[in-house]
Amino acid sequence: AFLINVLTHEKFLKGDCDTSFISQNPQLLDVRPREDKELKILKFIGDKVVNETKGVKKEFDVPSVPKIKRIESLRGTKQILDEKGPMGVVEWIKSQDKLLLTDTTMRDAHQSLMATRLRTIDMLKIAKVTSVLAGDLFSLEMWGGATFDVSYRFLKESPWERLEKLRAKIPNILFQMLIRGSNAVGYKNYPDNVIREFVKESANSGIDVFRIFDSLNWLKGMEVALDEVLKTGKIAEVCMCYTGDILDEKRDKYTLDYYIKMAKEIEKMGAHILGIKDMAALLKPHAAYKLIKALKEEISIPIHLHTHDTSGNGVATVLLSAEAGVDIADCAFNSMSGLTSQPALNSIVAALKNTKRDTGINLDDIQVICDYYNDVRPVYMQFESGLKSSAAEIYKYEIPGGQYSNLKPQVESFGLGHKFHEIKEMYKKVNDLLGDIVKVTPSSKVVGDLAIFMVKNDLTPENICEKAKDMAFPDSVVDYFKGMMGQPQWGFPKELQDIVLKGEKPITCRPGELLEPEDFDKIKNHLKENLKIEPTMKDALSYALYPKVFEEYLRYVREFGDLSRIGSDIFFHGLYEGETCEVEIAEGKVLIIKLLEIGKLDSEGLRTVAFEVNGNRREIKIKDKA
Ligand code: 3PY
Ligand code: ZN
Repeated sequence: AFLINVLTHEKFLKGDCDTSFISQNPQLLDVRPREDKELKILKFIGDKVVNETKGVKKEFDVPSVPKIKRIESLRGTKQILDEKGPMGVVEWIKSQDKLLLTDTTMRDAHQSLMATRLRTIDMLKIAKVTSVLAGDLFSLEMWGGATFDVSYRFLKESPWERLEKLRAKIPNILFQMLIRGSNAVGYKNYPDNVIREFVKESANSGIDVFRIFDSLNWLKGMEVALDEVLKTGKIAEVCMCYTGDILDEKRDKYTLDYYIKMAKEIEKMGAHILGIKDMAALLKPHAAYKLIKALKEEISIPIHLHTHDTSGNGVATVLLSAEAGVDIADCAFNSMSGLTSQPALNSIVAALKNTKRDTGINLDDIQVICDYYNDVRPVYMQFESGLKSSAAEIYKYEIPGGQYSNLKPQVESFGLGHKFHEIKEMYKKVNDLLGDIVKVTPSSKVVGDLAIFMVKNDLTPENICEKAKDMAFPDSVVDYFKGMMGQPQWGFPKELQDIVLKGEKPITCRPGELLEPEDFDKIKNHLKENLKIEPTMKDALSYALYPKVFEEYLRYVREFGDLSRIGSDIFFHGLYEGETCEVEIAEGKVLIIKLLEIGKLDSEGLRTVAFEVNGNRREIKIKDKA
């Protein structure tokens, strides 16, 4: 109590008293860890209601989780991998008549629908149920892509903990991640040792299937990640990204032959599974049939299809792929499917009942999980794109799912909302200007950034080389033209490259060959000395991938505590005056917190926020940043 009185004292909060004795005696803070945690959580809620929500909050229903008994001897695809290795899984896949399914709810579905904001706690609540009721799934895509960055940056929680906690609750289904080749889970190339350590740690923490892609379909860009995955004994799914339209004979770059050639090379590289990554939902149903039929004749490794439902044709694409013999397809539980997300899993299961590709999945069982996510979504409403219907224009613009739903808010943030249509048109023109490239993170960001830059500066493909001679281009565009994202199959447009690089020489080798290896010991020392943590390899990796984001996360957690246990309605919406909530501050330790009042602004720009915590009144002063 003494300590909390000191810490909540006006003078202390304002910082205009000598508090060095506290920092010099950190044990003072250890004496009453519960009070420390309590204060942090009150500070978090106080700041949220004063500076964000102003205490306005609608009521949210608590998503219901059915009580279900854990079945001790649950067996699924994970056991096949653990007992028989990756080749055992490959043989098992080949022996199935069923269409095998991956659910992407915990990764791509929320990345595409709700700006990647789904919090770990909302995944954990349904994890045991998922392991029992969806135990016939091939895999859960639940990590990688944008989830790593967003979980630190916006959710202030550790992606590594997410992985480990889910693994503990779901022991029977393969866990799958998306790794952007040499860009790992970032937007730029990293040194080879970062890629290798990242793969190793991910495998140790629970990833079984690594879906590897390169944003330009450049095989060299995937070599290091693939090599390391093969060493870990996990499953390497190497992708070819699908773009263009193999049904359109006027398009001569991304033809059926292009994909067959690439698939054969991927098989030769030692991949266990071929991934077809249709990130922008361009693979039309009949094109899928044609492509998969042809691939089945040419390669013998299993084929895993990843598509999106942006055009509304996603389910048809999966069904025709199944007809053509695809082994595994990505979908998302219905309440997390559709639009820029994956096609609807429950519907596909229903469609294939009593056919030769019957998935064997029980529809009533998975409805339970579907209902849960349906109830989870309202809390995340503010992150949804507002897209209401499917879009056939995607075939023209070729914008990947996540980017398509993000583009509008991004364009609005630049004050260019009224030019949204123009920017989409420019996206297409930029693609042509670059020579028709594969567009997926990070190459899709290059196209998007350049399109916005051109609209903002009144540039056109015709005048850019003249008019932009002295302009500094966006970083992603400079990186691209330097060769730092790899080599596009048909080269760079030379004149534009010279304009962007302004005399700098581009590289033609793998960027990883030039980048100095990361010094992990140095990073660990830095984290220890300056951020006061006992760093693990995972911490060092997180720093290597996202230094600023990771530091910011550590500082945030120091100030507001570990927020991963508080409910998402409080995390995103705070409390309204008079509302009571329960917050678990540590395993089994629950605080009952009621927001009593948000006080008036005082002369120093502070507001007193009054709470009742386990029956006792607590007041804290919060700076009103408005
Ligand atoms: C990602 O890289 O995050 C993607 O989902 C690309 O499609
Ligand atoms: Zn995707």
